[in-house]
Formats: sequence, structure tokens, C-alpha cells
Amino acid sequence: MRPKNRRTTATRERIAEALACESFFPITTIGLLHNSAKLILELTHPGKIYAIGDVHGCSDELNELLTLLELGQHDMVVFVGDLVNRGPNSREVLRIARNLPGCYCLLGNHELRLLKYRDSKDRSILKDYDWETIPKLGDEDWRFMREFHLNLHFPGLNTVIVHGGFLPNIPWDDQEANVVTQIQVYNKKTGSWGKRADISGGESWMKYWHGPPFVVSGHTPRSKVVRTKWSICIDTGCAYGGHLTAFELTERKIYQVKARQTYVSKSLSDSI
Ligand SMILES: [Mn+2]
Repeated sequence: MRPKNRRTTATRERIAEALACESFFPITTIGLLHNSAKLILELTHPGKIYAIGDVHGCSDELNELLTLLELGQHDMVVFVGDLVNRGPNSREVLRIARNLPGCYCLLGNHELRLLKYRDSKDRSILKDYDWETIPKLGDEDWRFMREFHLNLHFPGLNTVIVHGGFLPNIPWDDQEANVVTQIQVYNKKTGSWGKRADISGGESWMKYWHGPPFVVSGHTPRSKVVRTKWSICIDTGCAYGGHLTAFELTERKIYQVKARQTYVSKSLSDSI
């Protein structure tokens, strides 16, 4: 089954809004291409659908995971975003994804920030690791990142894949790029949301997400896969010496490879 992209134009506009600049034409153009009849058509998908968690430049582990998956001709791979930064080889990860047949990439907060910088030239928004990545990226890498989707919906599986997550009580397909790429926690009392470290009294958005749809996300690294009835997070901190995880949507199976080394030090929580 193909993901439904009926709303792709709207989500492209949302990405463009988040980029907050006028040079969003490549996104819009690509959005129209993705809105073609071919992608709107929901086919009976004969293969598996693998969501892959935050790769963060860990190209060796990605190659190992792809070997483990033994991808068939009809299988589909969806990267949940944050392919770049932190790990040793962001450009190689982008190259692997670009050349993988049947591959879709979602927009992570790292790609969104890099694209914002690319358009605005505002250096103040960049993090230290962006400065290491930017000189290594070529035009084809930037063009590729602009094609990333905000989310992918598989109606037949009642499942949506997104980088960060969703706020409760708002339809998932009506939420802004800044929210869905960045949310980790939500404070029910104040309604505020953001990173775990920034929101006091915040709890994982997953605790407040009661579905449907079932949501597959990354973005919040933990030492293991965590899940609730209506969501799963597959960011297992590969760049922090954890694992790189794939989740197969039709059989709901987990595949993992261990990080070859700790590229960045951080202790990982094992709880939601
Ligand atoms: Mn992220």
C-alpha cells in the first residue's frame, strides 16, 4: 500500500511557513509532483514497510541495518527524519537514502533548521554540529532535504509516521511543522510543549496521544523502544552509542543494530 499524499500540498505549505521565507518554491513544486495520481492511488502494497529511527550520520550502522532487513523489491523504507548531524557521516547517510529504491524521508528538526538557515542565512539559529555538517553537504543533498515529507499516512494500517509527535486534541494532519518535528513533551496544565529539558512538568506527548491513528515517531532518544497502545518511538540513540532501530509496520516487528561506538556522550533514559 502506498502512503496517501492527498494532503501533501497542505503539509508542504506548512513546511514553507516554518521556513518563513519566500524561497519555498522548490518545496511547492515537489509537493505538486508528489500529488500526482500515482501517489494518491492507494495500492495493495505487497511488501513490508520499514520505518527507520534517527540515523544522525551513523552511516555504518545504517548499512548494517539495511543488510539485516534484506529488502525485497516491493519493500518500502521510511526514515523518520534527523538523518544528519551528531554522527560521523551525514552526507553518506543522505546519499544512501537518496539511492534507496522505495524510500521516503520525513523532515526532522535538524533538516528543518538547516533548510531555514539555507533560506534565511541566519547563522544565529545554527547549533555547533550544524557548522560541521554544512560544509560537507552538496547541492544534491540540499535539494534532497527539500523533498522530505512532514508525515506519511497509511490509511490501511491506520498509521501515521512523523518525526517528533503530535499535540493532543488537535487533528494530526492540522499541526504545524515546528510542532510535529520538535515536540518531545507536553504540559497538560499550561498547554506548553517542547524539549524535555525546557518544559517543567512536561510529559511525553505519547502519554496524551490516544489515537487513532497509531503514530510511529523518532526524535526523543531513549535506551530502548518505548510504546503505548497508540504510539511507538524508535529513536534508540544510535549516535549516543545506543542502537539504530527499524519498525516494520505490517507485522509490527522491531529490527536493531548496535552502534559501533559512542559518537556523542549522553545518558539515555529508558522510560516514556
Ligand atoms: Mn529530532
